[in-house]
Amino acid sequence: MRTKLFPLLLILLSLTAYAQEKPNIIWIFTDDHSYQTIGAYGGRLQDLNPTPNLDKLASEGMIFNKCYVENSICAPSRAALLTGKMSHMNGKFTNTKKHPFDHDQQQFQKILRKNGYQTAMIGKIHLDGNMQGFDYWEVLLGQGSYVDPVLLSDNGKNQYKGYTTDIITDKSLDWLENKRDKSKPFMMMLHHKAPHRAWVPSREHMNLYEDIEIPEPDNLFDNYDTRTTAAHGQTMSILRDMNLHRDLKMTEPENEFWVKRGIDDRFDARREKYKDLDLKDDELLKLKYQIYMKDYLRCIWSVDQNIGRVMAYLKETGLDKNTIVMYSSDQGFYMGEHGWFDKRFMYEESFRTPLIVKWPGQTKPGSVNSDLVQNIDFAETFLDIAGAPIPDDMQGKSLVPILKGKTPKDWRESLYYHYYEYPGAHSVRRHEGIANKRYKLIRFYGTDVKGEEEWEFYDLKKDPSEMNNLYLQLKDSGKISEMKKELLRLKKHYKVI
Ligand code: SGN
Ligand code: CA
Repeated sequence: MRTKLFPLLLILLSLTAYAQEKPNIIWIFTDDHSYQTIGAYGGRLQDLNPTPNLDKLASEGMIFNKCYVENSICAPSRAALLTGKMSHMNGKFTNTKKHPFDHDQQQFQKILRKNGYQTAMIGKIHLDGNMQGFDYWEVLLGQGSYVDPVLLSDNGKNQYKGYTTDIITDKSLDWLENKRDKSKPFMMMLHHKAPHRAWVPSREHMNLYEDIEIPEPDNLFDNYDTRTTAAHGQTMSILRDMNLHRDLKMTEPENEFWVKRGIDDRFDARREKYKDLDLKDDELLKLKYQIYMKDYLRCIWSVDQNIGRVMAYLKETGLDKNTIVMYSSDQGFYMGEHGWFDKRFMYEESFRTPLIVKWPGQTKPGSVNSDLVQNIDFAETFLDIAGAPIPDDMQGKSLVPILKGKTPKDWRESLYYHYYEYPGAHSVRRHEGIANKRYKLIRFYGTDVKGEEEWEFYDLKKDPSEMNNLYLQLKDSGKISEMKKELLRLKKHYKVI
């Protein structure tokens, strides 16, 4: 009896030890966080030191310079994150109810859980309905609120008092400390609402950057010369479309609904300061830019401080040694480039998104990666880290080899992008496109401008701010036909056609 049981016991013991050695994953995700406002990415805002904790994470891990989304809008990006598939395959084309997310479909967390991981999702997910595949989930309703948020979980809806960025962190730390099964490795998704519109800072950070002049982008006064009707027709201009009451809080909000969501008396002093405002357009744009940027950066400061809290907790508990920390955002954002706020376009500021990964013992501290990676890669990466099977129908590639410093020889050389939400908020025409490290080709199409197609082509090396659309000049050139051919190849590869 004893001799029969002994080997079995040994196997069980070693399996338990193996399970415990599997790395934990903490995935920290924000809503609309631009790489331009992360110190470690450099650029015009780095001297403001906007993100000390994220910069530290980058110095201890790997920062990705060329991480992109496949559809620069919230809910579709999150659907891609969970499924490892592009919008046309996971069904979440837009933020709207016209395209509900099918929670019954395959998602990485369901597979991870079957493979011995504890899974948790806390914060904004923006996919209506109950989450599946999470041992613990507590999510904001829709967009959520900056203050006193209502969270939905298996136990229904509950409201909490306080600043949402702090509350989401508190809840995540509480899950780590008190709620998870500590015998299993875990994957926790900590998803902030910040810094989404209408950029409400916490009361304690209201005066941050007050006396500082935020540097402007060179193209704040872009007039969209050479660009197609899409850039002319958008409604995301800081000057024209950013409102004084809710976005800039220079006047009273329209109603109580917004007061309850944080557009409250914290802005009284500002309203008083600007009550007799009378400026010409150029001056007004400059002022709006300053106010917008400061509120946005204050929201980011809270996010960053709370990341510091998570990192301190990991260190205190020793979890830091075997926990991978990853940081990203659902897409990028315009910080006044082209005169804009919001996202959606395939131009760099919104197509690109931050990605920073610290994997103790695996990522080389302070390493910088410039491979073309995309948000469809995240699901495969989580599964690969966990040693779980990766389904064939996921469309990305695991980033594990890259994180270990060895980019596979056959790594992708171009990216496919597709934005669908038109007509819709901010009036950005439907478009798809292809980008490699040097060039970008975009095809706008759809229901307006008599349904006509319009193309744009950029040389990112000569024109990184995408101010000079070369399509009309080069449309008969070999370069454009080569890019069109490659676009077709990608559409076949990703089963768009
Ligand atoms: C709201 C915002 C828009 C924003 C969308 C989508 N307007 O409609 O500015 O583009 O959300 O954002 S607001 O006045 O209600 O703030 S997303 O991040 O969810 O895709
Ligand atoms: Ca978003």
